Amino acid sequence: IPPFGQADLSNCELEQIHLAQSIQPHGALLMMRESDGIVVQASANAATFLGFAEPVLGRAVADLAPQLAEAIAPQLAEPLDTIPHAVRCRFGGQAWDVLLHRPPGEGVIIEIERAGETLPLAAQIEKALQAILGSPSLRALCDETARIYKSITGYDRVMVYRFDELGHGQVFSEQREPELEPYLGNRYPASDIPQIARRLYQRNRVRVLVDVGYDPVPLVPRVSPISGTDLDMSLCTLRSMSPIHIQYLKNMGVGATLVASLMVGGKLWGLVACHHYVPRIVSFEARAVCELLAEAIATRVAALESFVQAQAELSVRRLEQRMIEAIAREGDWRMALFDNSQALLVPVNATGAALLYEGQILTTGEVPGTPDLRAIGAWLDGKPRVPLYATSALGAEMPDFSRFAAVASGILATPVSPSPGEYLIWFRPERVRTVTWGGDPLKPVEVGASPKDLSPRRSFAKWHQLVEGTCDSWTSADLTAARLISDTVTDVVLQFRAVSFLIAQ
Ligand code: BLA
Repeated sequence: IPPFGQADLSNCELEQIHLAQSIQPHGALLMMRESDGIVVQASANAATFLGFAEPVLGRAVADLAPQLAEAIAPQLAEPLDTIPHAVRCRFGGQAWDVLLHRPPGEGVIIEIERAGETLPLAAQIEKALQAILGSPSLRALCDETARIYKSITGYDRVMVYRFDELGHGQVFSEQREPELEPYLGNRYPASDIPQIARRLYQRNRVRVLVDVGYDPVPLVPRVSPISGTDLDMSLCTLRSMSPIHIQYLKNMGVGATLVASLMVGGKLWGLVACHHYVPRIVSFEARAVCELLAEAIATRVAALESFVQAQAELSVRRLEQRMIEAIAREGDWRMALFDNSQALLVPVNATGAALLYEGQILTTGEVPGTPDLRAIGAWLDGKPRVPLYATSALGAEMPDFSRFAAVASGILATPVSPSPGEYLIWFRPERVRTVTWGGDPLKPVEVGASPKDLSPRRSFAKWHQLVEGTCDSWTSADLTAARLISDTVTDVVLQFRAVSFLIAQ
């Protein structure tokens, strides 16, 4: 496992970024032993940054700055292990923002920054919350989110970055200064943000990188004298960032970042990523507002997603109704599925569908040719029978089917009767065809081994390689809708066949 700062591109997903052993220089860190209030570990810049004449190690916080000790004392009774507490205080003729937390088995970590100016944020927060909670769609919500963050943070570019089921990301909304190249719609591979970082971002919801050109300030001593191990800096706001990620940002020309996590249903749904092209710091207060708004946005995402799900269920119910009416009217339920293609495709977010039934084939939207459809039916017959078969990479399951990857990289298939060869199948196209990219996606990109070569362009090339022959993943909402339609169709087929059987008797 590569220690912090020593990862390369072959093992960077294992880098122990929470054990950074260093901070960014826009603040200072003190670790205080609680039994006697003594500073036992500190960032090397502490005395200079805080204006103390003498070194801080081995001295009591109350001696160094009585006002600081006084300000933090009431906080120490709080459970500080999962959520840092903030206090403002003055000492040495200056106001400071102080953040406190206590990692398990350690002393109290005191992070100190120069106090930012107090902003008149209350009115802005209220307006932002109204816009967020009133957003009618995911699109409106994310566009609004980018606008709100741009106005609160003042960064040059704000992106709402959204993950798919496999962790690949897409720039879903964007606000930027007009002279900047747009990233909207761009896709990036999951490997750009290692799992370790994603887990960290579930706990630490807002991160700032103040200046990509900074010199990290080491902790002294290196190892925590309290636990005897490297200090877990997961919740430190001053945590030094991974040099690999910093190189990535430098290669993009970015000078500073602020990134907030969007957590939906306990999962990292996306990020609000703000980039500035010169160093930038925002006050602790503004960051706290960003964190609060991220919470509201995530809540709204969850509500909108369950609304979309409910809509899909409703349209499946309507479809069921129409099938019953179609039987009564025309004696054929299939018309209800295929006279209005949207009814069958929209709830599942598919681009095509086909019904293989009683030797006939009905289709809607973009589907493979008739012989290919029959081949898929025969191939499904050879697989274990399941209520709903799903793949996002049909060509990987059956290489011969790569021929028609362009229209059908992904399928959902459900048997509609106990007889072989009778299926309802949905199709999705290969996603590299549906992608936007600022440059030419077909132009080869040097995929080098050094962090120097990292760039969004290279990431995109990598994403392109990874997802060739695959479609956008079927979401659980898509699968649920397909299951509902499938249940309805099998029910109807069963009843219809029973009725025809009785009539034939
Ligand atoms: C972190 N990489 C990140 C983060 C983003 C990206 C958004 C989170 C940063 C944060 O929360 O502060 C990726 N940023 C992007 C992308 C765009 C962008 C794609 O602006 C496009 C516009 N990075 C790599 C590779 C590795 C890697 C190949 O590209 C190694 C496997 C590592 N990325 C990496 C690490 C972090 C990271 C280690 C954690 C940084 C940290 O928090 O210390």
